Amino acid sequence: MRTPSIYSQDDPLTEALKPPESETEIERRLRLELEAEAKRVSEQIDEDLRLEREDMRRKRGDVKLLLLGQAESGKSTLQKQFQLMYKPSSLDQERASWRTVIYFNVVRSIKHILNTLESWDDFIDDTADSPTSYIGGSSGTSSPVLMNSTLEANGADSRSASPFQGNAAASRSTIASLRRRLSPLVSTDGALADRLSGGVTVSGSGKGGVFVRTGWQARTIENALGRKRPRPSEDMELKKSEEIHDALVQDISRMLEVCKDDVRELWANPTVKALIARRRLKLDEWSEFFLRHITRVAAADYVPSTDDILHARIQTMGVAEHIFDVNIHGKTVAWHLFDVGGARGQRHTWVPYFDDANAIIFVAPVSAFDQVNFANLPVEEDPRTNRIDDSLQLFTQICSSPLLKNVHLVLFLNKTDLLRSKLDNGLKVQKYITSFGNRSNDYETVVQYFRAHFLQVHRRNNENRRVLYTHFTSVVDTKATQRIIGNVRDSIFRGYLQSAALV
Ligand SMILES: Nc1nc2c(ncn2[C@@H]2O[C@H](COP(=O)(O)OP(=O)(O)OP(=O)(O)O)[C@@H](O)[C@H]2O)c(=O)[nH]1
Ligand SMILES: [Mg+2]
Repeated sequence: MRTPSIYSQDDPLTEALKPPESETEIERRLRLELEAEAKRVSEQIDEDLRLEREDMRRKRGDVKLLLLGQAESGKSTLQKQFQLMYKPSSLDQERASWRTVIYFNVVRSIKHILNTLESWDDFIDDTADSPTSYIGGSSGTSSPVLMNSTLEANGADSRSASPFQGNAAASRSTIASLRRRLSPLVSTDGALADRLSGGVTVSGSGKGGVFVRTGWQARTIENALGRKRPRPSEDMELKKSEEIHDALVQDISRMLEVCKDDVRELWANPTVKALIARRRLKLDEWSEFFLRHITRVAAADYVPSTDDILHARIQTMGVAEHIFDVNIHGKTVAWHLFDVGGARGQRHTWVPYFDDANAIIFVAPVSAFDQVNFANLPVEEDPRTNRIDDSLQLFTQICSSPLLKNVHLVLFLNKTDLLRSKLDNGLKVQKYITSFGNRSNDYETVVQYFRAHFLQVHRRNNENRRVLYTHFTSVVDTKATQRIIGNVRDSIFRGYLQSAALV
Protein backbone atom coordinates (compact mmCIF):
# COMPACT_ATOMS: atom_id res chain seq x y z
CA MET A 1 0.00 0.00 0.00
CA ARG A 2 1.27 3.46 -0.76
CA THR A 3 0.78 6.51 1.34
CA PRO A 4 -0.85 9.39 -0.46
CA SER A 5 1.85 11.94 -0.04
CA ILE A 6 3.49 14.60 -2.09
CA TYR A 7 6.71 12.83 -1.24
CA SER A 8 5.45 9.68 -2.88
CA GLN A 9 7.96 7.04 -3.75
CA ASP A 10 6.54 7.18 -7.24
CA ASP A 11 7.57 10.77 -7.65
CA PRO A 12 9.63 10.89 -10.82
CA LEU A 13 11.61 13.80 -9.37
CA THR A 14 12.60 11.71 -6.37
CA GLU A 15 13.72 9.01 -8.76
CA ALA A 16 15.74 11.47 -10.82
CA LEU A 17 17.38 12.97 -7.74
CA LYS A 18 18.48 9.67 -6.24
CA PRO A 19 22.06 9.87 -4.90
CA PRO A 20 24.83 8.08 -6.80
CA GLU A 21 25.52 4.54 -5.63
CA SER A 22 29.19 5.43 -4.95
CA GLU A 23 28.20 7.99 -2.27
CA THR A 24 30.35 7.73 0.89
CA GLU A 25 28.94 7.85 4.42
CA ILE A 26 30.24 11.41 4.99
CA GLU A 27 28.81 12.58 1.68
CA ARG A 28 25.50 10.97 2.57
CA ARG A 29 25.28 12.72 5.93
CA LEU A 30 26.21 16.05 4.40
CA ARG A 31 23.60 15.60 1.67
CA LEU A 32 20.87 14.72 4.19
CA GLU A 33 21.71 17.77 6.29
CA LEU A 34 21.59 20.05 3.24
CA GLU A 35 18.32 18.51 2.11
CA ALA A 36 16.75 18.95 5.54
CA GLU A 37 17.84 22.58 5.66
CA ALA A 38 16.53 23.27 2.15
CA LYS A 39 13.19 21.69 3.10
CA ARG A 40 13.01 23.76 6.28
CA VAL A 41 13.73 26.99 4.38
CA SER A 42 11.20 26.15 1.68
CA GLU A 43 8.48 25.36 4.25
CA GLN A 44 9.27 28.56 6.10
CA ILE A 45 8.87 30.58 2.89
CA ASP A 46 5.52 28.90 2.18
CA GLU A 47 4.35 29.59 5.71
CA ASP A 48 5.49 33.26 5.56
CA LEU A 49 3.63 33.73 2.30
CA ARG A 50 0.50 32.17 3.76
CA LEU A 51 0.64 34.40 6.82
CA GLU A 52 1.18 37.46 4.65
CA ARG A 53 -1.89 36.59 2.56
CA GLU A 54 -3.89 35.92 5.74
CA ASP A 55 -2.86 39.27 7.12
CA MET A 56 -3.97 41.07 3.99
CA ARG A 57 -7.25 39.20 3.97
CA ARG A 58 -7.92 40.10 7.60
CA LYS A 59 -7.11 43.77 7.08
CA ARG A 60 -9.53 43.94 4.18
CA GLY A 61 -12.24 42.19 6.20
CA ASP A 62 -12.67 39.40 3.65
CA VAL A 63 -14.74 36.31 4.41
CA LYS A 64 -12.91 33.03 4.90
CA LEU A 65 -14.93 29.91 4.12
CA LEU A 66 -13.57 26.37 4.42
CA LEU A 67 -14.98 23.36 2.56
CA LEU A 68 -14.25 20.28 4.66
CA GLY A 69 -15.22 16.63 4.46
CA GLN A 70 -13.85 13.22 3.52
CA ALA A 71 -12.50 12.39 0.06
CA GLU A 72 -15.10 12.17 -2.71
CA SER A 73 -17.70 13.92 -0.59
CA GLY A 74 -18.26 16.65 -3.19
CA LYS A 75 -16.19 19.62 -1.91
CA SER A 76 -14.57 20.47 -5.23
CA THR A 77 -17.90 20.02 -7.00
CA LEU A 78 -19.43 22.51 -4.58
CA GLN A 79 -16.50 24.84 -5.23
CA LYS A 80 -17.31 24.61 -8.97
CA GLN A 81 -20.88 25.67 -8.16
CA PHE A 82 -19.54 28.74 -6.33
CA GLN A 83 -17.36 29.44 -9.34
CA LEU A 84 -20.33 29.07 -11.67
CA MET A 85 -22.30 31.48 -9.57
CA TYR A 86 -19.71 34.14 -8.81
CA LYS A 87 -17.07 33.83 -11.52
CA PRO A 88 -18.64 32.00 -14.48
CA SER A 89 -16.07 33.35 -16.93
CA SER A 90 -13.30 31.50 -15.09
CA LEU A 91 -15.14 28.21 -15.54
CA ASP A 92 -15.47 28.98 -19.26
CA GLN A 93 -11.76 29.61 -19.42
CA GLU A 94 -11.10 26.24 -17.84
CA ARG A 95 -13.65 24.39 -19.96
CA ALA A 96 -11.18 23.01 -22.51
CA SER A 97 -8.82 21.80 -19.83
CA TRP A 98 -11.51 19.64 -18.23
CA ARG A 99 -11.37 17.51 -21.37
CA THR A 100 -8.08 16.04 -20.14
CA VAL A 101 -9.64 15.14 -16.78
CA ILE A 102 -12.68 13.58 -18.45
CA TYR A 103 -10.50 11.52 -20.81
CA PHE A 104 -8.58 10.39 -17.74
CA ASN A 105 -11.84 9.43 -16.02
CA VAL A 106 -12.94 7.44 -19.09
CA VAL A 107 -9.60 5.66 -19.50
CA ARG A 108 -9.48 4.78 -15.79
CA SER A 109 -13.04 3.44 -15.90
CA ILE A 110 -12.27 1.20 -18.86
CA LYS A 111 -9.09 -0.01 -17.18
CA HIS A 112 -10.96 -0.76 -13.96
CA ILE A 113 -13.64 -2.75 -15.85
CA LEU A 114 -11.04 -4.73 -17.82
CA ASN A 115 -9.00 -5.47 -14.69
CA THR A 116 -12.08 -6.66 -12.82
CA LEU A 117 -13.07 -8.84 -15.75
CA GLU A 118 -9.59 -10.31 -15.79
CA SER A 119 -9.79 -11.18 -12.10
CA TRP A 120 -12.96 -13.11 -12.94
CA ASP A 121 -11.29 -14.75 -15.91
CA ASP A 122 -13.63 -12.77 -18.20
CA PHE A 123 -16.65 -14.79 -17.26
CA ILE A 124 -19.21 -15.09 -14.51
CA ASP A 125 -21.74 -17.87 -14.14
CA ASP A 126 -24.57 -18.74 -11.81
CA THR A 127 -22.49 -20.62 -9.33
CA ALA A 128 -19.44 -18.39 -9.22
CA ASP A 129 -18.87 -16.95 -5.81
CA SER A 130 -15.38 -15.59 -5.91
CA PRO A 131 -13.02 -14.72 -8.71
CA THR A 132 -9.74 -16.49 -9.18
CA SER A 133 -7.72 -13.62 -7.80
CA TYR A 134 -10.18 -11.56 -5.84
CA ILE A 135 -8.48 -9.68 -3.06
CA GLY A 136 -11.50 -8.28 -1.21
CA GLY A 137 -12.57 -10.53 1.62
CA SER A 138 -15.68 -9.87 3.66
CA SER A 139 -15.42 -8.53 7.14
CA GLY A 140 -17.32 -6.54 9.63
CA THR A 141 -15.84 -3.43 11.11
CA SER A 142 -15.84 -1.75 14.42
CA SER A 143 -17.82 1.41 14.17
CA PRO A 144 -17.00 3.85 16.94
CA VAL A 145 -19.72 6.34 16.16
CA LEU A 146 -22.60 4.56 14.49
CA MET A 147 -21.89 1.32 16.35
CA ASN A 148 -22.45 -1.98 14.66
CA SER A 149 -22.13 -0.90 11.08
CA THR A 150 -21.32 -3.89 8.94
CA LEU A 151 -19.65 -4.04 5.63
CA GLU A 152 -20.22 -6.27 2.73
CA ALA A 153 -17.02 -6.26 0.81
CA ASN A 154 -17.41 -9.55 -0.94
CA GLY A 155 -20.92 -10.79 -0.43
CA ALA A 156 -23.49 -10.76 -3.19
CA ASP A 157 -26.43 -8.46 -2.98
CA SER A 158 -29.54 -10.36 -1.98
CA ARG A 159 -31.30 -9.05 -5.08
CA SER A 160 -28.66 -10.51 -7.39
CA ALA A 161 -29.77 -10.03 -10.95
CA SER A 162 -29.89 -13.09 -13.08
CA PRO A 163 -26.28 -13.82 -13.89
CA PHE A 164 -24.87 -14.20 -17.31
CA GLN A 165 -26.05 -17.44 -18.81
CA GLY A 166 -24.04 -17.48 -22.01
CA ASN A 167 -21.25 -19.57 -23.16
CA ALA A 168 -17.95 -19.03 -21.30
CA ALA A 169 -15.75 -19.47 -24.33
CA ALA A 170 -17.75 -16.97 -26.37
CA SER A 171 -17.69 -14.45 -23.53
CA ARG A 172 -13.93 -14.82 -23.11
CA SER A 173 -13.26 -14.45 -26.78
CA THR A 174 -15.45 -11.33 -27.08
CA ILE A 175 -13.80 -9.69 -24.09
CA ALA A 176 -10.30 -10.70 -25.22
CA SER A 177 -10.88 -9.02 -28.51
CA LEU A 178 -12.30 -5.88 -26.85
CA ARG A 179 -9.30 -5.83 -24.52
CA ARG A 180 -6.95 -6.00 -27.51
CA ARG A 181 -8.72 -3.19 -29.35
CA LEU A 182 -8.92 -0.99 -26.27
CA SER A 183 -5.35 -1.56 -25.11
CA PRO A 184 -3.80 1.49 -26.90
CA LEU A 185 -6.40 3.71 -25.21
CA VAL A 186 -5.93 2.10 -21.79
CA SER A 187 -2.17 2.46 -22.05
CA THR A 188 -2.50 6.28 -22.11
CA ASP A 189 -3.49 6.11 -18.42
CA GLY A 190 -0.02 6.83 -17.02
CA ALA A 191 0.71 9.64 -19.46
CA LEU A 192 -2.63 11.32 -18.67
CA ALA A 193 -2.05 11.06 -14.92
CA ASP A 194 1.40 12.50 -15.41
CA ARG A 195 -0.02 15.33 -17.49
CA LEU A 196 -2.59 16.27 -14.86
CA SER A 197 -0.09 16.23 -12.05
CA GLY A 198 2.33 18.34 -14.03
CA GLY A 199 4.80 15.49 -14.20
CA VAL A 200 5.44 15.85 -10.49
CA THR A 201 3.45 13.44 -8.40
CA VAL A 202 1.07 10.70 -9.26
CA SER A 203 0.33 8.77 -6.18
CA GLY A 204 -1.19 5.37 -6.62
CA SER A 205 -4.87 5.11 -6.02
CA GLY A 206 -6.00 1.70 -7.10
CA LYS A 207 -9.40 3.19 -7.80
CA GLY A 208 -8.30 5.81 -10.24
CA GLY A 209 -7.37 8.90 -8.37
CA VAL A 210 -4.69 11.27 -9.41
CA PHE A 211 -3.39 13.82 -7.00
CA VAL A 212 -2.91 17.27 -8.34
CA ARG A 213 -1.38 20.41 -7.06
CA THR A 214 -3.31 23.63 -7.36
CA GLY A 215 -2.83 25.11 -10.79
CA TRP A 216 -3.35 22.05 -12.96
CA GLN A 217 -6.04 23.98 -14.82
CA ALA A 218 -3.53 26.62 -15.80
CA ARG A 219 -1.16 23.95 -17.07
CA THR A 220 -3.80 22.21 -19.14
CA ILE A 221 -5.36 25.44 -20.42
CA GLU A 222 -2.00 26.59 -21.68
CA ASN A 223 -1.50 23.31 -23.43
CA ALA A 224 -4.99 23.15 -24.83
CA LEU A 225 -4.84 26.69 -26.17
CA GLY A 226 -1.35 26.20 -27.47
CA ARG A 227 -0.08 29.00 -25.22
CA LYS A 228 3.29 28.86 -23.64
CA ARG A 229 3.84 29.42 -19.98
CA PRO A 230 5.91 32.49 -19.26
CA ARG A 231 9.22 31.27 -18.00
CA PRO A 232 12.43 32.96 -17.00
CA SER A 233 14.48 31.29 -19.66
CA GLU A 234 13.69 29.43 -22.81
CA ASP A 235 13.77 25.85 -21.77
CA MET A 236 13.87 23.59 -24.79
CA GLU A 237 13.16 20.45 -22.80
CA LEU A 238 10.03 21.91 -21.25
CA LYS A 239 8.87 23.17 -24.61
CA LYS A 240 9.30 19.75 -26.10
CA SER A 241 7.33 18.20 -23.25
CA GLU A 242 4.47 20.69 -23.72
CA GLU A 243 4.29 19.75 -27.39
CA ILE A 244 4.16 16.09 -26.43
CA HIS A 245 1.37 16.86 -23.98
CA ASP A 246 -0.71 18.59 -26.62
CA ALA A 247 -0.18 15.69 -28.94
CA LEU A 248 -1.24 13.34 -26.15
CA VAL A 249 -4.71 14.85 -25.75
CA GLN A 250 -5.18 14.90 -29.51
CA ASP A 251 -4.05 11.30 -29.77
CA ILE A 252 -6.51 10.23 -27.10
CA SER A 253 -9.27 12.16 -28.79
CA ARG A 254 -8.52 10.30 -32.05
CA MET A 255 -8.30 6.94 -30.26
CA LEU A 256 -11.59 7.52 -28.50
CA GLU A 257 -13.31 8.39 -31.75
CA VAL A 258 -12.00 5.25 -33.38
CA CYS A 259 -12.93 2.92 -30.53
CA LYS A 260 -16.09 4.49 -29.15
CA ASP A 261 -18.13 1.53 -30.39
CA ASP A 262 -15.78 -0.81 -28.49
CA VAL A 263 -16.27 1.22 -25.32
CA ARG A 264 -20.03 1.08 -25.85
CA GLU A 265 -19.82 -2.66 -26.46
CA LEU A 266 -17.80 -3.17 -23.28
CA TRP A 267 -20.28 -1.10 -21.27
CA ALA A 268 -23.19 -3.16 -22.67
CA ASN A 269 -21.40 -6.51 -22.33
CA PRO A 270 -23.55 -9.05 -20.44
CA THR A 271 -20.67 -10.19 -18.22
CA VAL A 272 -19.97 -6.58 -17.24
CA LYS A 273 -23.65 -6.03 -16.54
CA ALA A 274 -23.83 -9.23 -14.47
CA LEU A 275 -20.76 -8.24 -12.45
CA ILE A 276 -22.31 -4.84 -11.74
CA ALA A 277 -25.67 -6.36 -10.81
CA ARG A 278 -23.99 -8.79 -8.43
CA ARG A 279 -21.87 -5.97 -6.99
CA ARG A 280 -18.64 -7.66 -8.02
CA LEU A 281 -17.80 -4.67 -10.18
CA LYS A 282 -18.28 -1.34 -8.44
CA LEU A 283 -18.10 1.79 -10.49
CA ASP A 284 -17.99 5.31 -9.18
CA GLU A 285 -20.71 7.74 -10.15
CA TRP A 286 -18.41 9.57 -12.55
CA SER A 287 -17.48 6.31 -14.32
CA GLU A 288 -21.09 5.50 -15.05
CA PHE A 289 -21.84 9.08 -16.06
CA PHE A 290 -19.09 9.31 -18.69
CA LEU A 291 -19.59 5.76 -20.00
CA ARG A 292 -23.28 6.56 -20.49
CA HIS A 293 -22.30 9.68 -22.46
CA ILE A 294 -19.42 8.09 -24.34
CA THR A 295 -20.70 8.92 -27.85
CA ARG A 296 -20.70 12.62 -27.04
CA VAL A 297 -17.43 12.54 -25.08
CA ALA A 298 -15.68 10.60 -27.85
CA ALA A 299 -16.65 13.07 -30.59
CA ALA A 300 -13.66 14.76 -32.24
CA ASP A 301 -14.94 18.25 -31.47
CA TYR A 302 -15.91 17.44 -27.87
CA VAL A 303 -16.10 20.39 -25.51
CA PRO A 304 -17.16 19.53 -21.94
CA SER A 305 -20.54 20.87 -20.89
CA THR A 306 -20.98 22.42 -17.45
CA ASP A 307 -22.70 19.24 -16.36
CA ASP A 308 -19.69 17.21 -17.52
CA ILE A 309 -17.36 19.47 -15.53
CA LEU A 310 -19.48 18.98 -12.43
CA HIS A 311 -19.23 15.21 -12.84
CA ALA A 312 -15.51 15.09 -13.65
CA ARG A 313 -13.41 13.63 -10.87
CA ILE A 314 -9.96 14.77 -9.87
CA GLN A 315 -8.62 14.34 -6.38
CA THR A 316 -7.55 17.53 -4.58
CA MET A 317 -4.16 17.58 -2.97
CA GLY A 318 -3.38 20.03 -0.22
CA VAL A 319 -5.53 23.15 0.01
CA ALA A 320 -6.69 25.20 -2.96
CA GLU A 321 -7.81 28.81 -2.45
CA HIS A 322 -10.48 30.38 -4.68
CA ILE A 323 -11.45 34.03 -4.39
CA PHE A 324 -14.86 35.39 -5.37
CA ASP A 325 -16.41 38.83 -5.11
CA VAL A 326 -19.75 38.39 -3.43
CA ASN A 327 -22.23 41.21 -3.61
CA ILE A 328 -24.91 41.52 -0.99
CA HIS A 329 -27.09 44.51 -0.11
CA GLY A 330 -24.95 46.72 -2.34
CA LYS A 331 -21.74 45.77 -0.57
CA THR A 332 -19.05 43.68 -2.24
CA VAL A 333 -16.92 41.47 -0.05
CA ALA A 334 -14.18 39.13 -1.23
CA TRP A 335 -14.76 35.52 -0.21
CA HIS A 336 -11.80 33.22 0.13
CA LEU A 337 -12.99 29.70 -0.33
CA PHE A 338 -10.57 26.95 0.69
CA ASP A 339 -11.13 23.57 -0.92
CA VAL A 340 -9.13 20.87 0.86
CA GLY A 341 -8.03 17.36 -0.07
CA GLY A 342 -10.24 15.01 1.98
CA ALA A 343 -8.18 11.80 1.92
CA ARG A 344 -6.84 10.85 5.34
CA GLY A 345 -3.26 11.45 4.26
CA GLN A 346 -4.25 15.02 3.37
CA ARG A 347 -6.05 16.06 6.53
CA HIS A 348 -2.99 17.32 8.39
CA THR A 349 -2.78 20.15 5.83
CA TRP A 350 -6.12 21.63 7.00
CA VAL A 351 -5.24 22.88 10.46
CA PRO A 352 -3.22 25.99 9.54
CA TYR A 353 -6.32 27.23 7.68
CA PHE A 354 -8.65 26.92 10.69
CA ASP A 355 -7.28 30.04 12.25
CA ASP A 356 -9.68 32.94 11.80
CA ALA A 357 -12.15 31.07 9.58
CA ASN A 358 -15.59 32.69 9.39
CA ALA A 359 -17.50 29.65 8.22
CA ILE A 360 -17.26 25.99 7.37
CA ILE A 361 -19.33 23.94 5.01
CA PHE A 362 -18.88 20.32 6.06
CA VAL A 363 -19.80 17.99 3.20
CA ALA A 364 -20.89 14.44 4.10
CA PRO A 365 -21.95 11.99 1.36
CA VAL A 366 -25.00 10.17 2.72
CA SER A 367 -25.07 7.82 -0.25
CA ALA A 368 -21.84 6.23 1.01
CA PHE A 369 -23.47 3.96 3.60
CA ASP A 370 -22.50 0.85 1.61
CA GLN A 371 -18.92 1.94 1.01
CA VAL A 372 -15.72 1.59 2.95
CA ASN A 373 -12.78 3.93 3.01
CA PHE A 374 -10.39 4.04 0.21
CA ALA A 375 -8.47 1.26 -1.39
CA ASN A 376 -5.29 3.32 -1.53
CA LEU A 377 -5.08 3.86 2.22
CA PRO A 378 -2.38 2.09 4.16
CA VAL A 379 -3.81 -0.79 6.19
CA GLU A 380 -2.81 0.93 9.43
CA GLU A 381 -5.26 3.73 8.57
CA ASP A 382 -8.13 1.29 8.66
CA PRO A 383 -9.33 1.22 5.08
CA ARG A 384 -12.36 -0.78 6.12
CA THR A 385 -14.12 1.94 8.07
CA ASN A 386 -17.59 2.60 6.78
CA ARG A 387 -17.55 5.95 5.01
CA ILE A 388 -20.48 7.36 6.93
CA ASP A 389 -18.64 6.48 10.12
CA ASP A 390 -15.51 8.15 8.83
CA SER A 391 -17.57 11.27 8.09
CA LEU A 392 -19.07 11.25 11.59
CA GLN A 393 -15.66 10.87 13.19
CA LEU A 394 -14.30 13.71 11.11
CA PHE A 395 -17.30 15.87 11.94
CA THR A 396 -16.68 15.14 15.63
CA GLN A 397 -13.13 16.44 15.27
CA ILE A 398 -14.31 19.57 13.49
CA CYS A 399 -17.07 20.31 16.00
CA SER A 400 -14.74 19.82 18.95
CA SER A 401 -11.77 21.77 17.60
CA PRO A 402 -11.09 24.77 19.87
CA LEU A 403 -9.79 26.68 16.85
CA LEU A 404 -13.21 26.50 15.25
CA LYS A 405 -15.39 27.22 18.23
CA ASN A 406 -16.71 30.48 16.79
CA VAL A 407 -17.23 29.54 13.16
CA HIS A 408 -20.54 29.55 11.40
CA LEU A 409 -21.19 25.85 10.83
CA VAL A 410 -23.06 24.49 7.81
CA LEU A 411 -23.62 20.80 7.08
CA PHE A 412 -24.33 19.50 3.57
CA LEU A 413 -25.74 15.98 3.63
CA ASN A 414 -24.73 15.41 0.04
CA LYS A 415 -25.24 12.92 -2.81
CA THR A 416 -28.91 12.56 -1.95
CA ASP A 417 -29.62 11.72 -5.61
CA LEU A 418 -27.32 8.69 -5.37
CA LEU A 419 -28.81 7.71 -2.04
CA ARG A 420 -32.27 7.80 -3.56
CA SER A 421 -31.26 5.62 -6.49
CA LYS A 422 -29.48 3.10 -4.25
CA LEU A 423 -32.60 2.78 -2.10
CA ASP A 424 -34.80 2.58 -5.21
CA ASN A 425 -32.59 -0.27 -6.39
CA GLY A 426 -33.36 -2.16 -3.23
CA LEU A 427 -30.13 -1.66 -1.27
CA LYS A 428 -30.84 -2.16 2.43
CA VAL A 429 -29.22 0.26 4.88
CA GLN A 430 -29.50 -2.25 7.70
CA LYS A 431 -27.22 -4.62 5.85
CA TYR A 432 -24.35 -2.14 6.18
CA ILE A 433 -25.33 -0.30 9.33
CA THR A 434 -26.92 -2.75 11.72
CA SER A 435 -27.91 -0.06 14.21
CA PHE A 436 -30.38 1.17 11.57
CA GLY A 437 -32.45 -1.77 12.77
CA ASN A 438 -35.88 -2.42 11.38
CA ARG A 439 -36.63 1.12 10.38
CA SER A 440 -38.33 1.60 7.05
CA ASN A 441 -35.81 1.66 4.18
CA ASP A 442 -37.39 4.68 2.49
CA TYR A 443 -35.49 7.84 1.56
CA GLU A 444 -37.06 10.14 4.16
CA THR A 445 -36.43 7.75 7.06
CA VAL A 446 -32.85 7.12 5.95
CA VAL A 447 -31.82 10.77 5.51
CA GLN A 448 -33.42 11.73 8.81
CA TYR A 449 -31.60 8.86 10.51
CA PHE A 450 -28.22 10.08 9.20
CA ARG A 451 -29.09 13.69 9.98
CA ALA A 452 -29.92 12.73 13.57
CA HIS A 453 -26.45 11.19 13.97
CA PHE A 454 -24.74 14.35 12.75
CA LEU A 455 -26.95 16.53 14.95
CA GLN A 456 -26.04 14.37 17.91
CA VAL A 457 -22.32 14.79 17.24
CA HIS A 458 -22.86 18.53 17.02
CA ARG A 459 -24.91 18.68 20.21
CA ARG A 460 -22.27 16.78 22.15
CA ASN A 461 -19.47 19.04 20.95
CA ASN A 462 -21.01 22.45 21.09
CA GLU A 463 -19.56 24.41 23.98
CA ASN A 464 -20.28 27.75 22.36
CA ARG A 465 -23.86 26.94 21.48
CA ARG A 466 -23.27 27.39 17.79
CA VAL A 467 -26.19 26.89 15.44
CA LEU A 468 -25.83 24.09 12.90
CA TYR A 469 -27.42 24.81 9.53
CA THR A 470 -28.22 21.56 7.69
CA HIS A 471 -29.07 21.08 4.02
CA PHE A 472 -29.87 17.97 2.00
CA THR A 473 -27.98 18.43 -1.24
CA SER A 474 -26.98 17.00 -4.55
CA VAL A 475 -24.25 19.40 -5.56
CA VAL A 476 -24.25 18.22 -9.19
CA ASP A 477 -27.75 19.74 -9.44
CA THR A 478 -26.97 23.32 -10.36
CA LYS A 479 -30.37 24.91 -9.85
CA ALA A 480 -30.97 23.45 -6.41
CA THR A 481 -27.38 24.01 -5.25
CA GLN A 482 -27.33 27.65 -6.30
CA ARG A 483 -30.46 28.27 -4.30
CA ILE A 484 -28.83 26.68 -1.26
CA ILE A 485 -25.61 28.65 -1.81
CA GLY A 486 -27.69 31.86 -1.81
CA ASN A 487 -29.23 30.78 1.45
CA VAL A 488 -25.87 29.88 3.02
CA ARG A 489 -24.38 33.17 1.79
CA ASP A 490 -27.13 35.16 3.52
CA SER A 491 -26.72 33.36 6.82
CA ILE A 492 -22.92 33.61 6.74
CA PHE A 493 -23.21 37.31 6.00
CA ARG A 494 -25.52 37.89 8.92
CA GLY A 495 -22.96 36.35 11.27
CA TYR A 496 -20.14 38.15 9.52
CA LEU A 497 -21.81 41.57 9.83
CA GLN A 498 -22.61 40.96 13.48
CA SER A 499 -19.06 39.94 14.30
CA ALA A 500 -17.70 42.91 12.36
CA ALA A 501 -20.07 45.07 14.45
CA LEU A 502 -21.40 46.63 11.29
CA VAL A 503 -25.02 46.20 12.25
N1 LIG B 1 -24.38 12.12 -8.38
C1 LIG B 1 -23.67 12.93 -7.60
N2 LIG B 1 -22.34 13.00 -7.75
C2 LIG B 1 -21.67 13.84 -6.94
C3 LIG B 1 -22.30 14.65 -5.97
N3 LIG B 1 -21.35 15.39 -5.35
C4 LIG B 1 -20.18 15.06 -5.91
N4 LIG B 1 -20.37 14.12 -6.88
C5 LIG B 1 -19.34 13.47 -7.69
O1 LIG B 1 -18.46 12.80 -6.81
C6 LIG B 1 -17.13 12.84 -7.31
C7 LIG B 1 -16.23 13.36 -6.20
O2 LIG B 1 -16.51 14.72 -5.95
P1 LIG B 1 -15.38 15.78 -5.58
O3 LIG B 1 -16.06 17.11 -5.51
O4 LIG B 1 -14.22 15.65 -6.48
O5 LIG B 1 -14.98 15.28 -4.13
P2 LIG B 1 -13.99 15.99 -3.09
O6 LIG B 1 -14.71 16.07 -1.81
O7 LIG B 1 -13.46 17.26 -3.65
O8 LIG B 1 -12.83 14.89 -2.99
P3 LIG B 1 -11.26 15.13 -2.60
O9 LIG B 1 -10.73 16.21 -3.47
O10 LIG B 1 -10.62 13.80 -2.86
O11 LIG B 1 -11.25 15.49 -1.15
C8 LIG B 1 -17.16 13.73 -8.54
O12 LIG B 1 -17.13 12.91 -9.69
C9 LIG B 1 -18.49 14.47 -8.45
O13 LIG B 1 -19.05 14.75 -9.70
C10 LIG B 1 -23.72 14.55 -5.82
O14 LIG B 1 -24.37 15.20 -4.99
N5 LIG B 1 -24.35 13.67 -6.65
MG1 LIG C 1 -11.59 17.88 -4.16
